[in-house]
Amino acid sequence: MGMKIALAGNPNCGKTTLFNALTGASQHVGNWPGVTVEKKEGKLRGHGDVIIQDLPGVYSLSPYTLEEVVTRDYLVTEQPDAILNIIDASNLERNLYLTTQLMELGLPVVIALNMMDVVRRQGGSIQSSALSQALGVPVVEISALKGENCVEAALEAVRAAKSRQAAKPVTFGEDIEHALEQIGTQVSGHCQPSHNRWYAVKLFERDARTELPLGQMAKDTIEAYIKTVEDAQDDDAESIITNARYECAAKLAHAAGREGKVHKLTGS
Ligand code: BGO
Repeated sequence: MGMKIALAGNPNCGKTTLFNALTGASQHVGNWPGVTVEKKEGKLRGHGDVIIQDLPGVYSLSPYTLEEVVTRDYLVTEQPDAILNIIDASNLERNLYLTTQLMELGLPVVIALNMMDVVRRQGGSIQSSALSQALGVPVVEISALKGENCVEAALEAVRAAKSRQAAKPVTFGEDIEHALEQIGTQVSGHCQPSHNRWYAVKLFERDARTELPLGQMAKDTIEAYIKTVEDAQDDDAESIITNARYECAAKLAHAAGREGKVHKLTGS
């Protein structure tokens, strides 16, 4: 049976290089409907029943840029069988910010830690099994440029897709989690169960593009839960989530043994 693996990552993480390594000549290039953002898909080398869907590179799934809207809409509405999240390992913490969002989509996630050749050349290393444990998803070290482990990473995503095991979302502070749980209760029945967390977070952020057919009472209840956290933290809900994600990315990078500033050599 055919399946679709979506490639998601930050701009410049090596997504194009990986996509080419995975699909070779079997690429189909077009545009996403209604926008002039390039849409590329191709068959996984040696596995003609697996489609690799390239997505625009994004730092976040906040819908502020066209690329973010395209990537987010695809992941939420089209629902690939798994997400292969490609990360620039030499910029681990920054790249993990997007990962915290991808984990909320109710889909299987596999991480391809790219640019491992750069990390090693700089004398560094990443405890990828610790990162895998902290995230609860498989992590595969690759070098897209050298073609190392690329197909293996894709096959790990195929395995994850077959298991149908959705990634477990990262957790934030207790007060946020409490509000999200309550909002999730209001949302339940208005979206598919696997999207409950995604919509709870979006509603907490007062994301203008998120619409669910909720009654006024549910809306008021949700607003009250948001206000409680905003008052306690003396900040607006959107910033509260952004900061919680940064904190989470820092913790994950720490778990992977990448503390402090990681310098990336330019032009290498
Ligand atoms: C240039 N290792 C190393 N060392 N480099 C990699 C790897 C890897 O595993 N993977 C990708 N790159 P894209 P997006 C470049 O183009 O695939 C490099 O945006 C250069 N170009 O070769 O385009 C890759 O699709 C001149 O580098 O990323 C590319 O995600 C000097 O990372 C860059 C140095 O990869 C981005 C690099 C004219």
